[in-house]
Amino acid sequence: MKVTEQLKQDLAGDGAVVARGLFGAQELSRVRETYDYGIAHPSPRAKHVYPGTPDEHFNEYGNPDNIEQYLLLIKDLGLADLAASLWDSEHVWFLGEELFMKKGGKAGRSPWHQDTAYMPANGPHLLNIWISFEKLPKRNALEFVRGSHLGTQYDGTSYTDPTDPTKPLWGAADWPRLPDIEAERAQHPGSWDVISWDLEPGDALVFHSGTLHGGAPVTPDCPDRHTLVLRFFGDKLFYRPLPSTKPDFGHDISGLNDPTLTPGDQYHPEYFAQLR
Ligand SMILES: O=C(O)CCC(=O)C(=O)O
Repeated sequence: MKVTEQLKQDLAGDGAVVARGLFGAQELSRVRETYDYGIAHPSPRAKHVYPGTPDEHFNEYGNPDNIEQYLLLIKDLGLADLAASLWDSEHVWFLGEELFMKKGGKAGRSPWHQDTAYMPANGPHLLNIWISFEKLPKRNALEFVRGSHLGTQYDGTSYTDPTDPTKPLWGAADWPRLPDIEAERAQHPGSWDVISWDLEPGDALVFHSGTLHGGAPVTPDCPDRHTLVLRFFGDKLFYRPLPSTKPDFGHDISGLNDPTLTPGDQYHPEYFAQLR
């Protein structure tokens, strides 16, 4: 894919772009092989989000046993160079993968959130490449609040109650509770500047991890979604500690702060693989 100045500007300003035809058929089947490997070899941490509800779906992230598979995929597809050229960063690190699987046409929207509420860093060089293997009309694709990576850092969602998508992760004073964007949109359709795209297999969404994102439900006419997310960061990522309260979350993320770092320090802990 040609990285144009316009694409870089859109990513930097809007916080999300669509990369049309990022993967040809062969490349996409290579991505699918790696996704399927991840599904077939889950870690003990893999979980079902919203278990026992119609919104239940599979989720797994940062499986250390499978990292070589992802690193090989990234190398084969040149994704570190892509990230570097989107930011003009000299160095690139792999932050980790995440797998989503929604099947059977029932699971609703993934709640609005910013990934930066779950990690102790922020800065311009941070992105997700969101790859789904199905054709997804806009209403089944991930949505973004334009430019929200440059605005307020909200608390995260706890992912423990599908009827309360803003249930606070940290409940700390530092970060405001997530707004109920869907309720506000239902009342006033234009109240949030939301961007999204119809997607064909081979397209990918590329977005700053701090952009408010959510949605991508499955429905009877678009019943299955298999998604691999690859996250990267570059030179301009800086330590920004998480709140010190106890998180309400399915995984223990309470130990992610690094007391040896000062807020604003460059953030590239050695346990993240450096790609270039
Ligand atoms: O695919 C989804 O349902 C959510 C994606 C997401 O939260 C992410 O890519 O960070």
